Amino acid sequence: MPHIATKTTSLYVLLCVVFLLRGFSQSKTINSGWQFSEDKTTWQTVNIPHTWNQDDAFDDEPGYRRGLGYYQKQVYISSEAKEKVFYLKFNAVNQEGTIFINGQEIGNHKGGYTAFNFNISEFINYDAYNVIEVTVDNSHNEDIPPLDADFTFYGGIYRDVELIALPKQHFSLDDFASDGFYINYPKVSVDEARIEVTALLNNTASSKQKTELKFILTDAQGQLVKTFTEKLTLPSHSSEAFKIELPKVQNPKLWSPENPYLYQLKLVLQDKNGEILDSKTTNIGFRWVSVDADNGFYLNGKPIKLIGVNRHQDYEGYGNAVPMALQKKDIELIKDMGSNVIRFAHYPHARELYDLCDQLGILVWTEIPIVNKVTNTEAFFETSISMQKEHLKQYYNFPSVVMFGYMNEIFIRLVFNNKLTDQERQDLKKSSVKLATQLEDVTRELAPNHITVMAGHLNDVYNETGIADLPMIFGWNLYFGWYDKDISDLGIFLDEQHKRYPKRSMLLSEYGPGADVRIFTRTPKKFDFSTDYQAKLHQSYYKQITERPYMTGMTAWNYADFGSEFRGDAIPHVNQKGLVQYNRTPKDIYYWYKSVLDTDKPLVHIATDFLKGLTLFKDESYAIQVFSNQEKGIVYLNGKKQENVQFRNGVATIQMPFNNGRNQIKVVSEHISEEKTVEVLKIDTLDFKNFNRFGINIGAHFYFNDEERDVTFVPDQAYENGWFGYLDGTPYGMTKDKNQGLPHDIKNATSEPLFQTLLEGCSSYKVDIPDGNYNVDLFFVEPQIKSIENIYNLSKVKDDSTRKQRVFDVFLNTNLIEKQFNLALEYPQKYGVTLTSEVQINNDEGLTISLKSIEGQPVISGILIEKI
Ligand code: GCB
Repeated sequence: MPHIATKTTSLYVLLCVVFLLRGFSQSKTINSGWQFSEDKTTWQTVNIPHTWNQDDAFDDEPGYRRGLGYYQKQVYISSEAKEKVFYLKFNAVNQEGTIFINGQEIGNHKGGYTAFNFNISEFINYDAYNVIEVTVDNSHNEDIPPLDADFTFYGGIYRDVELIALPKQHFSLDDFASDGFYINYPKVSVDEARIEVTALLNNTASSKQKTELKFILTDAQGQLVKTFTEKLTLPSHSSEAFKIELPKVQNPKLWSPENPYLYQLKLVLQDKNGEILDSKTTNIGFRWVSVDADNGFYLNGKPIKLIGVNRHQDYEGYGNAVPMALQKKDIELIKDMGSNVIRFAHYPHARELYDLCDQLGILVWTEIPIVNKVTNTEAFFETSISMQKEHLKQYYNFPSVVMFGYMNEIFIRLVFNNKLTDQERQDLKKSSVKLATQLEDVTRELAPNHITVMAGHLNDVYNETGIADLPMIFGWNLYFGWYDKDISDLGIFLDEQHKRYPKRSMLLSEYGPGADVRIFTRTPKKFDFSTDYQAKLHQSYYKQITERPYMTGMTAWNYADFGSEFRGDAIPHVNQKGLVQYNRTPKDIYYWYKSVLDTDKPLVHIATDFLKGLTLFKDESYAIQVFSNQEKGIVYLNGKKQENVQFRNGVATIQMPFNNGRNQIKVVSEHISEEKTVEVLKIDTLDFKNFNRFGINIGAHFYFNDEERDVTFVPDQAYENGWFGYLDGTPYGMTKDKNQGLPHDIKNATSEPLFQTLLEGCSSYKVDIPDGNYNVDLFFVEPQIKSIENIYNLSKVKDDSTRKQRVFDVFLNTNLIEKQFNLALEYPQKYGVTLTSEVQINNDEGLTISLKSIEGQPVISGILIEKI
């Protein structure tokens, strides 16, 4: 409506784009200077990509804002462009966008990971500012996938917005926002390759038009290979598909990960006088793929084990609104690791990245986000099918894309929801299979030359329902040694599946443990978030998969740590299964993959990048790993030869008798050598002579390097005379299968691994420190309260049973430092509490921390002692 235009003009007059056009088609991004508001009262200027959840999805408050966001921008369009057809294209809006031009609603789009556009020609005011408004909604919506998943659904316009002006004859943008042409390869062999193009051409003129469609094929050096011109008459007001086969290419250079040879095809639409109307360019990669249930994946007729990673698109500090340059670096890092495959999980990523996969040579599995469960409604089915159509059509032409998927772990909620009746369970199974069948059919119909895929979790329901036999490759997401049984059970499970379903091709589509670079240990355990356990699991999985020819491949979960708001990993709100951190700094395991996958360049990586503040007692040594693609090497410590090593499965483990202070490690192999220094604190007695702070990670078997306190806490132990340790108590929440303790965000702390592990029922903890004055920090968290029932919640009726999990007095030797300590009552839920006091130790008494129970069992998470 005009009043909207007037209302907004004064506000945004400086933030507009002027669109003046002559000649042929033109597209420009309009990403700068949008107005954004969460409530339509206060506005801020933002650029696209943008999300409103980059901070609140990581704070101590549970949940993140899922609701409406409003965007506005003005664009001046000159009447010189009046003859043009205008489109407004959104490359991704999460998750529902309603678009208005000059106050009129022009359309709505559901689904946050694919592009959409609208022909806006009839809504434009020429020689005037046109107001574009977008209402974005990322609320939960039962009709839009994903309904539920282990990643954060950041709201916003987070990929480019484009304003496109086209002449009357142009490549159609109306086919699910595709580029208006599809490339097929009816035949590819080493001798010849054929390209067939289906071009969708529009003519909006009221008379038929004679045009020419010119194809120019160039090789990787830009040299002309073929040109071909087809004369086409476009009827008036038409939108027609033309199928054109180009002259064959003799002895084509094939595309593969080792040699990603790309041709370029330019498609130029000209009028009868040879004036260019519209043009497109696409990568041409000649390749063919097939799968075999016994022998795995084939590319260009040769077997290839697919080994690579899954990727989520978000990035520390940006949410999903990540600058393209950073996203591209991901793909480069993934290639550099030696990956030959990427699974873009669990939704289509930015198209620029697929282009980069074409260029760098990475095979792609791409999928839509139907994750964890479906809704059995027509609306959900419709959105899902239309999303898959957009996905197939928008990503069709990339030669790197070989696998199209559409579902992930679709039965996981069904399996874990014990409130469902048998009937509801049956119905859900039925509707999921029904939707999968429809999606499989659509995929095979629209992408007949691609491989269809789906991923499931460890449960027989995928077999039982037959869903696993719909796609051409079934991906298993398997977490043996993390969520399930033991690392070595992987191979046993796969062999059994292969025996039961000998005709099924399988890929290990996910696997991996959480790992925090601040956690290291000599006794890696299941679910402890240590980088050592990460190394152990990945090294074993790789061996188990490469030993099995029937497995098409494996994609690690995940390339990078990623945002998942509800998680309580060692870094809360982040899923830490990445091979690189959330900010993309590689964890050591990244280099192990490189050492087994990238055999081109000699590599030695001493895996001590995060071995910070290692503390060793008396004559203890510490085992380190060295990764290499070489056969053997010699390890030196501080200039002295330590050991001759053989690298097996890319790794050698060496016991290092480190000295106090700086240690120099050098590994020399035939073609390369590497040096690293490791700073070690060697403690002979707790005399505070070569150190003045000593921290213990009570209840934990691992070291924790705490940047916040600039100290590395040592693992806990039972008391030993002259040393330190607990006299009683048991680690809280630890089982054989879970060694994290408290899987929660600890409020008011960044040092979760210190608080998440704790001792319960500990009445006495001793540290045999010499006489003197010390500053002592004791760390606590109440592990049990579920609801927020504490003094900060004054409006609520207090329930004593939850407010009194435990009450105890805290003493340092005979000094009472906290009376009637009641964590549940005094602090917000899962709050990291530090009690700091000064203590004087006399008469060789050492330090005893006594926790005297008044009610329940006392708890304690850690201690840090500083000599003053
Ligand atoms: C899975 C899911 C993935 C999760 C992953 C995990 O199986 O497919 O979305 O993030 O497990 O880390 O638990």
